[in-house]
Amino acid sequence: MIKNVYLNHDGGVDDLVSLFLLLQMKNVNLLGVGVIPADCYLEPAMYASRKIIDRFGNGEKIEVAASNSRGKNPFPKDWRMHAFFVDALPLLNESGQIQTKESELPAHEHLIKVLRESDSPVTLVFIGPLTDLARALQTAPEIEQNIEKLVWMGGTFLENGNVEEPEHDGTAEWNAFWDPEAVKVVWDSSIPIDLVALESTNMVPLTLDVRNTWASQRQDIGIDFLGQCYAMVPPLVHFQTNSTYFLWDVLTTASIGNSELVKKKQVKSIVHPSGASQGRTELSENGREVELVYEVDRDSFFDYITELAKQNK
Ligand code: AGV
Ligand code: CA
Repeated sequence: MIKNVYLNHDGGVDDLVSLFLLLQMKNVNLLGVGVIPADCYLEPAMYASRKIIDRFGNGEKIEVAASNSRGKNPFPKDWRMHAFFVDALPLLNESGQIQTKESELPAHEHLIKVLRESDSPVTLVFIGPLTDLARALQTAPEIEQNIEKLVWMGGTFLENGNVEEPEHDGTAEWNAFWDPEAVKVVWDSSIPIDLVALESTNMVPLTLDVRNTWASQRQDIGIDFLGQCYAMVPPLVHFQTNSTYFLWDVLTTASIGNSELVKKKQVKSIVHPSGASQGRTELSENGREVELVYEVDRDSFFDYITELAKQNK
């Protein structure tokens, strides 16, 4: 079955790789893309997205919309720089021009428009903060009816999240921390949610063996693109640091193309909208239901994305 998908991403290396992989999925029909300047700067992330669709989108006409949303807690600048590196890759700049159109609408309004125009329900893939979805729901609550489900990379129920910032207790995941109130708005809706939380993404760090596999197959242009992108970010070598890179968003995207890679269970959760634990998702009987993705078959996951990336299949 072919799924209608709308992607909202925030321009990190694994966000842009996710866009590339979605374009390769035969069982996905990508209806539109929104870009939010959370873990990126907006301009290079917009250009990179449009160039990826040009280069790898098989001629499909997909619009990219820029978000004008703002968060509460900014991402570190060093991480936000990554979009500049992807945008500058020679592989994406061969033609010297961009065909894929930028929408005239801001991302949250673009999302509303795409949902209104779709004649069947749409799967939302959010691999950054939820701000644009929260704003869309506040502006046009009726769009809920045309949302099949939300698949979100965010949150965790582990003791340790991945936020290491002053005035925070470290329990949150970054996409939730950037705009905790947006998480609350989405939690208060009745949209079914698949949560690709740190429980599962912690199982897919970027490691040297994966990089070497891609290097050995770089004669394929799609694999070369993966290798070039993941050359920009630090792998897990001796021990995990705050900058260690995981395939957070790529796991989220892969779970759409192939749901057998992951295991899910139903949990109930609340979110902390403010204070020292802001952005923390917590198990609670009084909370809303979510499907927690808590495990992934690591080897099958890497095999899947590597095969998917290949252009000369
Ligand atoms: O918390 C994970 C989210 C994902 O959507 N992002 C990166 C992924 O795109 C934020 C993030 C957490 N740790 C990071 C992040 C790191 N070490 N480098 C860059 N971004
Ligand atoms: Ca992201």
